[in-house]
Order: sequence, then C-alpha cells, then structure tokens
Amino acid sequence: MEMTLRWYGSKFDTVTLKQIRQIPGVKGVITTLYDKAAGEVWSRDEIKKLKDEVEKSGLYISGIESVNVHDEIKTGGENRDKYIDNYIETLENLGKEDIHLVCYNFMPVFDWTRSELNRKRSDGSTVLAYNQDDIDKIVPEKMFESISKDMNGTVMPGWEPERMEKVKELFKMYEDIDDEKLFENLKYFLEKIMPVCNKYDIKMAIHPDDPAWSVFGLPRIIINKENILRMMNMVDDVHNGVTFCSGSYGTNRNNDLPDMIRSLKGRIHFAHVRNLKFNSDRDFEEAAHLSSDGSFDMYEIMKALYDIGFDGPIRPDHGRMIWDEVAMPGYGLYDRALGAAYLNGLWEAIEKQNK
Ligand code: CS2
Ligand code: MN
Repeated sequence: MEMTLRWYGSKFDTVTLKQIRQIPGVKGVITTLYDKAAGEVWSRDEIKKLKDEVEKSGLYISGIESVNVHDEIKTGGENRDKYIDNYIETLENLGKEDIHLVCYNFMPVFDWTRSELNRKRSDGSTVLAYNQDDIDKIVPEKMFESISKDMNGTVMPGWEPERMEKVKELFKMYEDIDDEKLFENLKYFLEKIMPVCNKYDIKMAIHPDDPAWSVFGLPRIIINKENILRMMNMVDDVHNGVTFCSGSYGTNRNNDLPDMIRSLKGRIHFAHVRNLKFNSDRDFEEAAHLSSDGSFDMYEIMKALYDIGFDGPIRPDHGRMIWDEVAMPGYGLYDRALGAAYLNGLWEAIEKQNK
C-alpha cells in the first residue's frame, strides 16, 4: 500500500505540494491536467512539466485521476474512433513519462452527484450529502446551478461550467443508451486501448458510479460486484482494472465492501477509502474517516485490502470541511490529512498483527 493524496495542480488547488509533503507517510500524489477537456490529447511536454513540478517538491506522481473519457466514446457516437485515438496518444505520452496508473470513469453526463455540498453536522463541520427526495425534485438541467453556488469559488471535477452549458445536448446524446449499450461501448473502448496499456504497462482503474444507481434516468453500470466482474471478464487483461472507492460502492447498502474487495483480488489498482453515514436508506452524508463517525467498518475495509496483497496507491477520499478551511468541497487539506493518518494507523496495526 502506498499512501497518496489527490492534487489538482497549482492553478486549481488550495492545497500546496509543500503541505502534502508534510502529511506523515504521503510520498505520492494523484494528479491530473485539470484544464484538459475530455477528448484532448495530453502532450508529453505538458506531462513532463507537471511531473517536474511534483518532483521538485520531494513527491512523485503515483497516478493520474482522471483522464476523462469523451461522451462520444461513452455513447458510441460517430466520432468515437477519433477520440479513442486521442486517448491512446495520451496514454502513450503518459507511458513514456513513466506513469503507469490511470483512473477514469464511465458515468454518463454527470460525474458524482450530491444534493448538498455544505451540509452542517453537529460538530460544525460541513460535508457533501445526498438526499434522494431532494434529487427527485431537481430538474437535471438545473443541477449545475445548484451545485455551482456551493463550490467555494473552485471548479469541481465533472462540474466544469463549459460542460454544464451543454447539459441538454449531453442528455440528448444518451437518449438511446441503456445499460447494455453502455457496457458494449465500454468494451469497445477497452479493447482498443489495451495494446498501448500493455506496451507501457499502464493500469486502467475504472472509478465506480457515485451514487451506485441510476440518477435522472441515465444508465449507470459500475455499481456492484456482478457488474464489475462482468466488466473485468469482458476484457480479461490485468490492465483492465478498478479503482475501489468505498464511498461510491458503499452508497448502495447491498454492496458488501470487504467481500467485493476480496473478489477483485489482483485487479484493484487504486483505492479511495472514505466513510459514509446513513441517516436513512434515502439519505447519506460523508463522515470523517473514523469508523465510529459513519456507517462503515473501516478496519474491515483496510483488512480486506491487506489480505488480497494490495500494493497500489490508496488515498483518503472526500474529507469534511473543518477548522474554517475554505477549499473545494471534499478536497480540503485538514480532514484528508487526518484521514491519511488514520488509514496509515489501521494499516500499520494490521501489518504488525499479521507478522
Ligand atoms: C470523485 C470523482 O469520488 C471521487 O473520487 O471525486 O470525481 C472521481 O475522481 C472521478 O469520478 C474519477 O474519474
Ligand atoms: Mn472516489
């Protein structure tokens, strides 16, 4: 296991590399070229510049989150081959710069969906939250407006203004796409990119849909054990793997997280570990990482990762906003640093117990 933190780049992140370097046990960052639109080629120069900047601070790049997949690829549109070629070129440039992990998602239109970005908890911290009744009242096209006023002046992944201007068009693109078609399009994409992944040993790690069910009538497929095993088997290559995100799979309470981890042995290339607190079946909020603050047994999650011999990067995911920090919701420094320290502590204990 390698503890990392997500970093959006000096132009976008309120957290600095210097701060990340001071979190005990964190040596790697998970980063991205945040201003690249889905479908654009990442040049070798741009990647090299990012890499140099990270390395100058005493850290290194553990992986990319995300190289976003264009909607033409997800919908199997007539331009998909062009965008897949661009994606391959980006992977090739990443490979040449010695980067071997790419997280991506295959969610239609919206990335993760939440009904609130600043829900106040009893300790005064604020968190991202999801309430199904509130979501049911939202017109999807208006979703961006409600999200954008809570972004604390930042741009959140998947909620870029340029993208949301086109939200109507985007919905239209998915009109005829159901789960089966989405699976087919994912398979087509994966088959095309596997050769370059094999050549440069790039592990693709698909991020689950969050929440792990259909929202606004859009298809969602990376939601449970059955589907993720289907996805791995349909392109049976070790480079076709997963990001295990406890907070995303965990939105569906039928998902047994430790069991899922065990059945994905060898194919989990990246892990996001965070806790959720369920207030009811239709309402949850993002809790502190500590087990007792939420609904998950974080020890069992870390133990399952340990038991399958997981040796990839792991990162605390969405933190609470605490200590008056102003940052991108979910991506402040303080609570994610606490999360990293806690997860490191669990790991050390599990490791020592097993020796
Ligand atoms: C999210 C996503 O849960 C998460 O990690 O913040 O934005 C995630 O980074 C993407 O879906 C991965 O492509
Ligand atoms: Mn995640």
